[in-house]
Amino acid sequence: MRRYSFPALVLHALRGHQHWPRVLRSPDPRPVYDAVIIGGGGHGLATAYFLAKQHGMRRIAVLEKGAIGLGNSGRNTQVVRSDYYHLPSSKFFERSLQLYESLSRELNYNIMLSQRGKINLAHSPHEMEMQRRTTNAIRMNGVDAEMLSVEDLRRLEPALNFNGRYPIEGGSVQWRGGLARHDAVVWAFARAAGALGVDIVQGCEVTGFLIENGRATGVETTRGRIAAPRVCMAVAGHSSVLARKAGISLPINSMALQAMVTEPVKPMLNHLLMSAVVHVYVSQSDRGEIVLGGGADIYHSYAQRGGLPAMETIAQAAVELYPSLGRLRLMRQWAGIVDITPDTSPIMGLTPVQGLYISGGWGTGGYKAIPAGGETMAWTIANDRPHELITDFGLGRFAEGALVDEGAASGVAH
Ligand code: FAD
Ligand code: PYC
Repeated sequence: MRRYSFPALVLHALRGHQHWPRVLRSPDPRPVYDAVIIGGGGHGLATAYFLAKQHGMRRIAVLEKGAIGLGNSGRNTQVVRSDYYHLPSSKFFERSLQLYESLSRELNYNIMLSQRGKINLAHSPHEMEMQRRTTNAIRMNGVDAEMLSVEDLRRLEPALNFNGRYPIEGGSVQWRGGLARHDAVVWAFARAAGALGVDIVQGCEVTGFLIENGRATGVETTRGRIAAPRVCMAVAGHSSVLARKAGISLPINSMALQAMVTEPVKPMLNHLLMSAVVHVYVSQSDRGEIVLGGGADIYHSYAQRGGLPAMETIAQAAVELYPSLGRLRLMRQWAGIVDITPDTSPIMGLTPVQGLYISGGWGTGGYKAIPAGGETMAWTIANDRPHELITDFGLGRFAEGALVDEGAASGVAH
């Protein structure tokens, strides 16, 4: 992988930053690969990277219909954490957080991990009891979590409105939770996968599957047919659209999830805060903007915009928690399409079509899962059976009724 020395950086600066060598190759698709990954978001790129790195596969393509990272992986609010309730989710997301903790070194790219602590606010004695139960479960799963008193919160977040319509009673925290720069995560995986020989083909939409005797043999694309004995779908927001082309029906609701940022201000918000009652989450970006998000828009849509009612609700809720935010202007708003499953857990692993794999149903929370999602899907594809960390997340659970209900752990955004 290319590393720049200090003199090389100075030289480029003196040249007015012209003529930088390309970081990514821009290959044409080849007619045959050992594995094709559909979707150039974090999950697709991480899966390709781990297939090449840990399983020695060399002829791999990531096919992206637009440009890499312009789907949900570049639209999210960057929250990483592992405070899940059920053991299968806890193990999986904890593995992901651990991988995040060493990802900058692994990929030689600063992903700007900021473990500033993720706080859940509680607004009633009953909510305090529920958070205590969840906190105990998380600790029994071996993950860090602790309760916070209202005095703790006054010290940690002095700008909060403690006596609003829903007074703050206390809360809970995962100190290792926080944020990581989403563009950096995408580009780090893309650059590292490219350096291992993975073809990342942008502007190449998969329009259908080649299936013979129940087995995937390749894909139809806008740039021709590509043969491959292993095909993986990693197309958050469009999982059911694509799976249907292989004759697979997924239990997914697709909706817009919005986020927005205010104009930048001096540091005023020290942690990542979520309130499930007021229904908003907030953090402050490195540039000083206040990042706001809340629940998904309540109607089904494939328009990556989001509507005014959800935006108003989120802004109102933020002002309720932090009245001083009422003085700020919103600078930008955007949305991504999230694929929500009945239990809000992902769908990962094999499909009824042999050689066709899925990493989808990530809903509102798949960014934090990118490293472990990539690692476990790569293992699954290489071995044609589910990695032990994802056996509970198979598509079959919906027929068997073995759901992994993580609705509450999805936080505010569902
Ligand atoms: P994506 O990044 O969406 O990549 C899928 C790619 O597939 C896209 O680039 C798309 O163009 C491509 N594609 C689709 N169809 C085809 C096709 N037919 N052929 C070729 N390519 C195709 N998660 C968290 O953990 N923490 C958060 O703070 C958080 N905040 C969020 C905030 C918002 C506003 C949104 C929208 C989501 C948020 N999420 C969060 C969820 C998270 O962003 C996603 O779960 C995650 O990014 C999914 O990654 P992915 O690689 O599967 O999908
Ligand atoms: O999964 O933590 C999360 C999250 C926060 C905002 C959207 N998703």
